[in-house]
Amino acid sequence: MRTKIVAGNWKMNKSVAEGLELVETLQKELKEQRPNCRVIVAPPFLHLVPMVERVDQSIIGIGAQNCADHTSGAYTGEVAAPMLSASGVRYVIIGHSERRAYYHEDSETLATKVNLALAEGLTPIFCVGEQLEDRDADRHFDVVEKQIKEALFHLSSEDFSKLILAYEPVWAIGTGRTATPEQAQEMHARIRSFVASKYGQEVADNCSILYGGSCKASNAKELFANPDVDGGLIGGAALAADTFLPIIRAFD
Ligand code: 3PY
Repeated sequence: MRTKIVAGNWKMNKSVAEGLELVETLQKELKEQRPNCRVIVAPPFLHLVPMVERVDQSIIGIGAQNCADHTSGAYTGEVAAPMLSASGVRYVIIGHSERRAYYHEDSETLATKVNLALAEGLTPIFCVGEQLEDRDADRHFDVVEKQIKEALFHLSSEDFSKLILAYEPVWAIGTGRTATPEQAQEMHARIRSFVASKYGQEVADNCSILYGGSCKASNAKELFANPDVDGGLIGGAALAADTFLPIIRAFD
């Protein structure tokens, strides 16, 4: 059985105090009623150290939203994977479409980040997804397979098995538009069979593939009910307990 996961990507939102307040509320609720899935939050970098100190990561795993493509040195403004692991961070989102679009991260850079994260024992949550024009031109499968092949298929099957994948159609991010459960299932199944073609069925069957893109309480149950959708990477709805908890509880 694959691990079911609900991860919150807070993006560039919340002060440290606000972030700690939210994570403590989540922790209290999830301690009282254990969820049927792994819960992860990925706050801004500044939150990570105090959050790791206050959160029991057997209840909520803590992740970063990015890491540098170098391990140390003269890279002003960057945070390296070894710094994250030394601070007790367990996960790192790599390849989010906002990083690809606004910070021009290409597959080569992303492959380097994945390697550095894995070398530090961090679990990458690797994001893929097509633009609207790709879907309209019926090349969405090709785009997503290319993203996976270029950034991940150099990995050994042992390393690939450590990853979490997230399918986030770019046209569904921050737009209020969501892929239909059928569209999500179709793409997730396609990703799984693409992974199987390289690493074999067992690795593919064990790989958690999350859906992201305007996933919310009202559609989470329907999305997660699909056999190849193993949970969600949640944006805006992860920013408050009353909108994030019902998504986590969609697995109950
Ligand atoms: C969204 O749902 O908006 C996301 O980008 C989650 O990563």
